[in-house]
Amino acid sequence: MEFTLLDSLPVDWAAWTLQNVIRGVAIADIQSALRLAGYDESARELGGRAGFNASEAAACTVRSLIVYRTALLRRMYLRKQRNQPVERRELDPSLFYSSYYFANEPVILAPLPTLEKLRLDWTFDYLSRRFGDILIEAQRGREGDPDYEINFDKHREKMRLDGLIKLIEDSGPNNDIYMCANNRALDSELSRMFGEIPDIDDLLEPKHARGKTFLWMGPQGTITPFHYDLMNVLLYQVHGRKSFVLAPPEATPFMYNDVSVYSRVNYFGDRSQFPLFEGVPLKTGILHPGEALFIPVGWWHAIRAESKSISLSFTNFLDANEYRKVT
Ligand SMILES: O=C(O)CCC(=O)C(=O)O
Repeated sequence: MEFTLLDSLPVDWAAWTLQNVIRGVAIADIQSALRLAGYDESARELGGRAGFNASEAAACTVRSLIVYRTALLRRMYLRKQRNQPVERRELDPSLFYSSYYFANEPVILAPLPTLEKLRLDWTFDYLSRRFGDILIEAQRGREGDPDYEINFDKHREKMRLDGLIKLIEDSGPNNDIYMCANNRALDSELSRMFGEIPDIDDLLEPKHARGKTFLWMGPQGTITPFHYDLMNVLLYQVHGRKSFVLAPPEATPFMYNDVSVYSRVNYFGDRSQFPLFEGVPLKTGILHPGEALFIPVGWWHAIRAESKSISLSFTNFLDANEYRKVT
């Protein structure tokens, strides 16, 4: 029979009762005290349990403490302020590292003067003329597949860069085509672009720029669904705007995380099937050209392009950034 003392008594009385059983106080004395306090039913239940002993009581105590602590943490967590914007700051790199990188806190860095020339130069038209003949890989056919991120490999398609840019320019808002980090465009012949990406050497490690810099290009309406990364990321907006939402790593129990680093929460769509998510404190904002969003490791994020968009992301930070999946 399941022992329900913990459910029938207020938590402080349940703890008092169990502690006294563990101390070896006679069950009859504990029953009298419970009756005096008006908990007759619990007293009866305690008496009916001839075999109830100290180790069983200890196990109940631990269980009650865990249940109680989890309930408190959940309440505190859900009461945190919701929908806070991410701070936008012009930051000294050492302050960026101490207050955000090591604190695992998101921030928008603006402006980044070192990248200003690149931002002004890199229009779709310029990139098409300068690098258009290069064969790259992009994602295509995403709209027919609700799990297009999980099924990433199915959507790989080779095309010339000017072909991709034409599709983006001509197709209007859609989520069907996207060149994203995992297409690793800058590992292709497009690595020639590195000639135009200046080092931001007070913030990032130039020696590790290759292999840790990624190019993103897509139409208005492109959506990167909720996921977290196993590294810190700096997402720099070259062209167009992106709206973003971030949820902290502690939100994981409410993120419907069934597969790998992905959440089932369809943030930019119908969220009615995800009631647990409704209590999650979010940080939202819009990233404008010339700004860089720091996405700390483990933070859930979903991103939508609000116009045709070009972004660069960097993971070559000056300090350790190698987090591995352990399961
Ligand atoms: O810009 C995007 O579409 C997604 C960026 C992102 O998720 C990342 O850099 O990890």
